[in-house]
Amino acid sequence: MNNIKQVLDSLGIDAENSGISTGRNSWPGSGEMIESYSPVDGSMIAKVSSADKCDYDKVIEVSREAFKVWRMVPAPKRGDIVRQMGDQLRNKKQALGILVSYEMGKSLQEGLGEVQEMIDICDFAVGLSRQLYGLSMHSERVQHRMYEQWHPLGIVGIISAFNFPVAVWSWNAMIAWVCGDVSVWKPSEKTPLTAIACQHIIRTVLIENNLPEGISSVVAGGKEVGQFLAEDSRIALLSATGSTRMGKAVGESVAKRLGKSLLELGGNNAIIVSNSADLSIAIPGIVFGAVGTAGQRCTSTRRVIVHEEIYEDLKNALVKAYGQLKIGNPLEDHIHMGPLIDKMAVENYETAIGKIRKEGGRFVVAPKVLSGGIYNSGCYVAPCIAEVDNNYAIVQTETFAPILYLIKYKYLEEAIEIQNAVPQGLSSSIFTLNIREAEMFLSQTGSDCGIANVNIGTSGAEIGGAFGGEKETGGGRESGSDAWKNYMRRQTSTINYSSSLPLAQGIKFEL
Ligand code: UN1
Repeated sequence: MNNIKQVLDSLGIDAENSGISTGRNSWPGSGEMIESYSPVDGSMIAKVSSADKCDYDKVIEVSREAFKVWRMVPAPKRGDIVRQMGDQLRNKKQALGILVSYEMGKSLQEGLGEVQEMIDICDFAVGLSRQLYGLSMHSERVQHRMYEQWHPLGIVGIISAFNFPVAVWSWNAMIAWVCGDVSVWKPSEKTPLTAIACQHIIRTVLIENNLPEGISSVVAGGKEVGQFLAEDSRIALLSATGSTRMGKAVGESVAKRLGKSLLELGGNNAIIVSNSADLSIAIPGIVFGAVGTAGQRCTSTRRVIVHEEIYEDLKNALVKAYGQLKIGNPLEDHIHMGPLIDKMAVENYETAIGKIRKEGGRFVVAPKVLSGGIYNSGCYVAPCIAEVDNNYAIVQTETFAPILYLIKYKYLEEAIEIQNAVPQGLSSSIFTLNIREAEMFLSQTGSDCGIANVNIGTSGAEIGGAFGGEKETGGGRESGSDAWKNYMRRQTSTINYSSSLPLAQGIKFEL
């Protein structure tokens, strides 16, 4: 199935007529047209219309009605619907994986991996649908019972980024749905087609089960649609993934109305390589972390902090490994890295390169914008490595490109300090066979990130854990563990089954 037209057909995409969808109903929005270009070959795949305020309000009204029905469906039954969605995703894995790869530019392996991540979260959510546990507490009063329970929140808004155009939405949507919420998704304007494809898959399940429209909605659009969601008090939770700049704007608007937001923003992820590391696993771990998704994961490895004794060896090994990387059409086998998302991303890569040079960085694997032949779309770059100081302004910022920084250290305490000395706090790891070093890295004086790994790279987290990070990464946690609690409201209830009314704290109040 390599013909893209065939892929679009098999996913039921009618891009010209979509953009806005409440599940059963889809319509062209009255906002601007978004053109979806493939960075792979530069061709325009389709046009998708975006929502104006009127389209948006219509979607929210339908969502509110759907919530009234959906919250009454028992959670395990909601889980069964999500199970069916997972089955549909299994059926469409190949086609959706190809579309992710073609529209976004990541390798087909990673495109398929992304769809697998969606299937995995469906499975997780199905189990969760029978485990939305509350606690019971012992009351201080006689014949009183105290407990907490979890209720659905309402409408969950989801703003997703181009780099994981479908998986991150599914982490939010699948969990929100088993929790009894309905969702409104604003996909990245750079990857609207994959969103339409997902919506089509979900829609078939909702129709088969005779469920109301509005459980799953899509509103295509740019910043202004994000702002509609952020300012709208009908949105009970707004989960947003993207840059720190976007997160600050969204977080501020949501906070102004004292709403709930869940932010998953930029990372500046480092791998510490100790002198006791097994380099045979450290090297592929670093290279995959740095060039996977062309360095456009929020978990991409950006910095490698290397013990001075092995610094030269590791550097040479990385230079050799980079020499073997194949860059090209991500849909072809054996390609390690595809293009960046668009030409603007290439400009950002070039700007960052200029800043690295200006601040004194030395390239050991040279940067290059690739052109001509298979690189005609203008979106391909060579992954590069530079020796830098951690305090360069450019090293302190997240550049969404395959640029890897090498930094030397002598003592582990120093390495941890360097690793933590950035504004972001998403993912981190250490390669070491020394248990003291590993435990120190994981201790309260170790990594300050939301994710801290040992002998594994910074990217490629499994869905079972809570995903997210500290500091400018935004503090939110999505996906596994107890992240579901973000999607529900907690209610504490105290029940008196005695015939008197004792007050808490022993207060006397007599009439
Ligand atoms: C992201 O880049 O926003 O851990 C998400 C990973 C993937 C998810 C990344 N499972 O790299």
